Amino acid sequence: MIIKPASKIRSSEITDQKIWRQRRQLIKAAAAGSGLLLTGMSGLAEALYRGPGKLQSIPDVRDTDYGEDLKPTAYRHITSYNNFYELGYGKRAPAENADSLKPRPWTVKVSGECEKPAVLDMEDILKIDQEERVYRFRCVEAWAMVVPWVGFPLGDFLKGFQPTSRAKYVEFTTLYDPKQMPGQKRKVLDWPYREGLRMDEAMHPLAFMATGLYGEQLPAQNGAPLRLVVPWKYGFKSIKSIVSIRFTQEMPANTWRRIAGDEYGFYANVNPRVPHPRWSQKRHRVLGRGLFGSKEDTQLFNGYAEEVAGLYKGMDLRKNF
Ligand SMILES: Nc1nc2c(c(=O)[nH]1)N[C@H]1C(S)=C(S)[C@@H](COP(=O)(O)O)O[C@H]1N2
Ligand SMILES: [Mo]
Repeated sequence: MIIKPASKIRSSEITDQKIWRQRRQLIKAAAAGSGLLLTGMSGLAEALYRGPGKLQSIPDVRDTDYGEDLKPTAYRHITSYNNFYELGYGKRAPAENADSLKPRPWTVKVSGECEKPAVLDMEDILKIDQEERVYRFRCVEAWAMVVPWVGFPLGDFLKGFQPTSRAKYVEFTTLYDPKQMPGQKRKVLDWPYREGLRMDEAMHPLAFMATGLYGEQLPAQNGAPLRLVVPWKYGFKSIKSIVSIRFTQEMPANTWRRIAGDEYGFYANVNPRVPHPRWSQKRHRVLGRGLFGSKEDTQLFNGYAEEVAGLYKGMDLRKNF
């Protein structure tokens, strides 16, 4: 079984968020020599700014070197500029409506083409070894950020359910509950939100299930309690508040493709050479960088080409957008 015995797990503890951040900053600063003194003081003040602070920290998060060269976007930007139509349609709405989503109790059903289907409790999912990865994140709308996610690799998790040889894709589904998700009262999208990955994409070591960010459990607006993160794909692939994972033979019909298949495809790999029908994908704006210096060139596969290009060998990326 993929879940660790309860005895190995320390109970969740509320730690002082500021101290947590400070410690992280100091560890990083020590690694970078005296760089903190020169460049870090305003960055430190920015990094220490937190929201209301009611989220639990995730204990025993293992540090990794994913994205150690990247500067994370401030917490307040990551948590106040969101796309989560279930919690409202404007960028500020998901944060404003965050309280309506109740991330506990929460279960995730794993089914379809696998030997060991299961219904998992979120508390048990949090017992999986948690690690931190700093990833670039690029929305199809041409804005971007850098996020220190906490979570675990998707592939290792999926292997535990022993997918059969017929499993060619994985489908993910968001909670459907208009009481918790007021945006679902209007049929703006074809609820519930669904996404999918090809099996080899899901098994790629960069594909990640996030349970938190900045060391704490995910805020509702970022997809609590469990979301997908696929850093080389446009943000809409990173489905939030997942309640179902299903191994399938057929390519799942992901929500945005179902609504506007000429604009949003299944693959949705970040690609500056393939424009959206209504705008260029050559550049993007990075959240929190102000008016000047906020624009950056978009990179093929969002900068992860070395790792993932092999998945798409021989495929026409213009056709399979
Ligand atoms: N269930 C669900 N998942 C979703 C969305 C959504 O509206 N509903 N929006 C997607 C889009 S378009 C983006 S860019 C990211 C935004 O994630 P963030 O708000 O954490 O930045 O979530 C994705 N996942
Ligand atoms: Mo997006």
